[in-house]
Amino acid sequence: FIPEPKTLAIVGCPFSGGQPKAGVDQGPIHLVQAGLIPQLEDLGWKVIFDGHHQFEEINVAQDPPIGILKNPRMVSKVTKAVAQVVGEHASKGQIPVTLGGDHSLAMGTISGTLSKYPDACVVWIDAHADINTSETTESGNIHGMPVSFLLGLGSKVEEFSWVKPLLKPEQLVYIGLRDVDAGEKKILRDNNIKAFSMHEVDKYGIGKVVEMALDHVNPNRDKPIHLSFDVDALDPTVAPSTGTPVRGGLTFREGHYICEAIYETGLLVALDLMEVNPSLENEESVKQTVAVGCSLLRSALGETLL
Ligand code: NNH
Ligand code: MN
Ligand code: MN
Ligand code: MN
Repeated sequence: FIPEPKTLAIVGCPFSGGQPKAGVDQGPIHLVQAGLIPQLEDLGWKVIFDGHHQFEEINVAQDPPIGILKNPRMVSKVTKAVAQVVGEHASKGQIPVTLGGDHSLAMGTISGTLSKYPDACVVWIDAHADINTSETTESGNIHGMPVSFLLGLGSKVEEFSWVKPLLKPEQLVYIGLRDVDAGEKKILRDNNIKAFSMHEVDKYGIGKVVEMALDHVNPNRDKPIHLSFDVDALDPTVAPSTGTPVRGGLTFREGHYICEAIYETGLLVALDLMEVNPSLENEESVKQTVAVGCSLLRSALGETLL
């Protein structure tokens, strides 16, 4: 008797509506073309992938800003569809691996995870906190806001009423922050949200930071984990092809260490890799960024060094 291998569901999300730069919608296509699926199969997973999601079918004829929020109807419809898909995969006991696309998609992925695992914690790896509300956002780009919707912060935006505030501040932890807006800093403080910026990574080292992060959201190491990894958490020398690079980021090894440590818990139930933009920088940079993206996913899914 050979047991069924554990199953991953690749959720390819070619979507860029949460931010202004074209090309991030091509991220998932490049990750799959680079051989991600056979790489994950080589780790012993059964991988299901029925093609990238076709969000063009979601028709939004007119999508003027609501307040300063850009493409609100499109972002809402797409992330709602993603929540549904991720929730279905999770319900079947599969691990959804969502490939972005911009980070507004995490509104969908995390809603989907929490629908199946209400006590899951979220480990958010990013240069940015993505926790602006419609009051605090200066850009109006919704990829800078998904966490506030998931937490139910800020004034309600009718268009996003499907997003239930299922996440509590104590279920969330950040690693890698270094470009946080003033309004976001206040939100983090007021809600007692635990965040390890690059300052803490420098001070304590990545090993200790991951341990402290997990101690905060998962003290008994018994709760499901959703890992949402924005590739811009990495230093731009490591992952150059992304829309909002910020210097002073995680090294190649620090990024991989986080993924390996999460895998080691045995608690990973959902994984996002977001913001790879193959139309930015040169061909070599794109290859490097896509390769790093695949490599982070392999590390989170059990690739060992020895
Ligand atoms: N904080 C800024 C905003 O809200 C930038 C967000 N950009 C990101 N987030 N790439 O990960 O627009
Ligand atoms: Mn699918
Ligand atoms: Mn992000
Ligand atoms: Mn970011």
